[in-house]
Amino acid sequence: MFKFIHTADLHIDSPLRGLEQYEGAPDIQMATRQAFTELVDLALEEEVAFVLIAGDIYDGDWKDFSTGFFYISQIQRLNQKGIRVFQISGNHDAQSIMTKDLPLPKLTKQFSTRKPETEIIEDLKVAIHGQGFATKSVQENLAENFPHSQSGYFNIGLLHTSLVGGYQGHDNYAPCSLEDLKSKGYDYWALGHIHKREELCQDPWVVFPGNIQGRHIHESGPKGCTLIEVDQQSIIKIEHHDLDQIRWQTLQVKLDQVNSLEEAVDRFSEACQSYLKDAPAIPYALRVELIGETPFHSKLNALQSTLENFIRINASEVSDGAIWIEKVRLNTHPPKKELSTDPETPTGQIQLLLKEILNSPEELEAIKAELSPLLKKIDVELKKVPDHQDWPSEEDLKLYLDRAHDYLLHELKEASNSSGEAS
Ligand SMILES: [Mn+2]
Repeated sequence: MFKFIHTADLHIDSPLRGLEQYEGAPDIQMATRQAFTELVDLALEEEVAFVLIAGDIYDGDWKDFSTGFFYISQIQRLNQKGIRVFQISGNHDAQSIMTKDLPLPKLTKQFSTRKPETEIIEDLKVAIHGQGFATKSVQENLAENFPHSQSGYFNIGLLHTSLVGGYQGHDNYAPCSLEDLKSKGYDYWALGHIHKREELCQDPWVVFPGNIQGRHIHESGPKGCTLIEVDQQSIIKIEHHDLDQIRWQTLQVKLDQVNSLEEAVDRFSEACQSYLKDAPAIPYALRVELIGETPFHSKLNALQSTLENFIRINASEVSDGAIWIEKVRLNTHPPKKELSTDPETPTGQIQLLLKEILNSPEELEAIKAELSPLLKKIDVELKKVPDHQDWPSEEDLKLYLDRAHDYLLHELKEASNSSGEAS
């Protein structure tokens, strides 16, 4: 029997984005380092035979040597206990990107970027096949050239890949299909690149462990590594271990029928406390999404910054300082039933028009084109936002249209109320 750890996408020293401008926000600069230190602790505790790292150890070229020194000091802790490390480079730490280098300890193997290599651990009867990225943008199918499994051995493939693609927020690199991987006859495919944990197949096991520390709100939920137990050449246990030091999460709060600012904050407070009940005791960066139909909708919009600050204070109070608010998104609606949907009325026409726009890819594209000159002007601000290259995304556009729609309907209602009063 032996155990091993599969991890990927450490992105050591990557900045965490979205909390920088928050007065008193927690010190998150060391989060990726601390997460990796805990991975090493886990490996020592579980007495694993080896650790596999499927690319993107670093976020990019080192600013100075301290990033490399940190990493090597951690793998030395493993090697000193006889735990071997097998690693490949990914798109973020491709050979061509890294200008600095440090020698690796003896029990650590970095696979070639030119061709697949095989490492044998004879006493465990394990064969590990791997190849790293020579350049950032690897377009060829690397898996294709991997050798077929060696009989009598437990075979592992180590690869950084987007598979056939289609993962939002991840570039398409070293594309290959699940069939390509299966055809090699291995027992386990240790993949990297996709930051969301995913078990793609169980026969054989094909796993993305996800990254070890979320870096912004689009990398939410628990993050960590995979621990695998092997007996008689077959996998008997596979489990995820959390390593994240601060967790990103979106919390939806329903404000249905809310009539005041205090009530809105109370609703948030309740949602926050019920979330914390089952959550591990670590810091959280929460995005709060306020939803639901409320007659207080337009007031909430007018009071948005007050509401945000009240929520921040409340979050800190109910969580004993563990919760930090990344952003508050106000997505409430005015009660719809008060508005006529009759297409002969102005409110009915507006609702019909919105529906038409939302259902027409051409209309959405045209609005996006109208917004693009704006993008240049606010580019500097947007650079602070994750995934700003995609702005406005279809999701953003729909949100803006929805708000414009609510605003127009609200104005119409106010106008008809006041004209009603006058007559
Ligand atoms: Mn990555």
